[in-house]
Amino acid sequence: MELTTIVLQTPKGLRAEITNYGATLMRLQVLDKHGNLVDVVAGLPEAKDYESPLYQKQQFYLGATVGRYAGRISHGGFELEGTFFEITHKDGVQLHGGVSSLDKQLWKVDSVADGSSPSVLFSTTSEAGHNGFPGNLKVFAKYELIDTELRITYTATTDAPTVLNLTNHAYFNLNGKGSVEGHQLQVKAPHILEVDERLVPTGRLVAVVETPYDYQKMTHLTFDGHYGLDTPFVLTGPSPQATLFSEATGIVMEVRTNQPAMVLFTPQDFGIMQVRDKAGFKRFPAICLECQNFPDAPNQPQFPSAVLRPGAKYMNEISFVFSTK
Ligand code: FUC
Repeated sequence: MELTTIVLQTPKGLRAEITNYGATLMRLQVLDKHGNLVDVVAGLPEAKDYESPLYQKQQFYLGATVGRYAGRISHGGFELEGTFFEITHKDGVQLHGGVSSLDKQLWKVDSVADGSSPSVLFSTTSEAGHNGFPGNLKVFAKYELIDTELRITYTATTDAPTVLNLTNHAYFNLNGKGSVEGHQLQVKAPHILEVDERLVPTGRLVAVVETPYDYQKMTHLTFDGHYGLDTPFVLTGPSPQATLFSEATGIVMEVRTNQPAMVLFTPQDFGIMQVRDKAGFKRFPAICLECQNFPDAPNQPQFPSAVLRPGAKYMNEISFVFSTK
């Protein structure tokens, strides 16, 4: 398999660069209210940079397809149909499918379509036992541009019962620079999942009203005196489940998904990651809106099931729809 980058573009000015390394969204350009192209996701300059030892060591997942299990699984594994499957973990917790997971694989390019809705379909496999997970898994990631919408569809099948939770880990900044502090955010989530000091859900849902997590109405992002977000929001209500807006560029991004949760993550900086135009970014440079199932669902029976069985098809649909105002 060779490293490659696919460019998709629509007449409405939406342009995406996606590499088969981790089926990763490297760049996403959107027209702002002045008609200028803004690169709204943080990424590395070139596809080969994702293969560098520096990137491998960091756990940033810039724009990557994350799995087999996005977020955290506790207890060093999970029980499925009477068998305990130990998965790779650190102090009992596995993050994002463990090291060398789907985000670090070279995916196959199955097809590329031009025309009015250009798209690329990637596929990869994860063998039974990969990082401890049962089932030979076949995974597809489709990126499609429709006018001003980027639609990501993850599908998967397995030959033995397993658990699965995929997501895309793009870091958004609707100004392409500076900070996301000052962006406005709405998330249709009356509850968050309480997490412990390891960021593992405790099982308790907490109402967001009168907490800093209440984004039910459009709210300016400010992280004055606190760490930022690394929080699973429980989605309710019709799509779009979330909307991000920046006054400066007038760019509005609606997030639509069939998933029950959205993990919002706002790192304080990019660490030693040499992202494009790094000097232009400030504290809290970006926000991830990760549409997915609940973290640790394999160990928490009251959470929506993450089990995938032979004969069934996993499907995760995530849309980012852009406009200006
Ligand atoms: C998010 C977070 C994690 C982690 C990672 C890079 O999904 O929940 O804490 O740091 O991304």
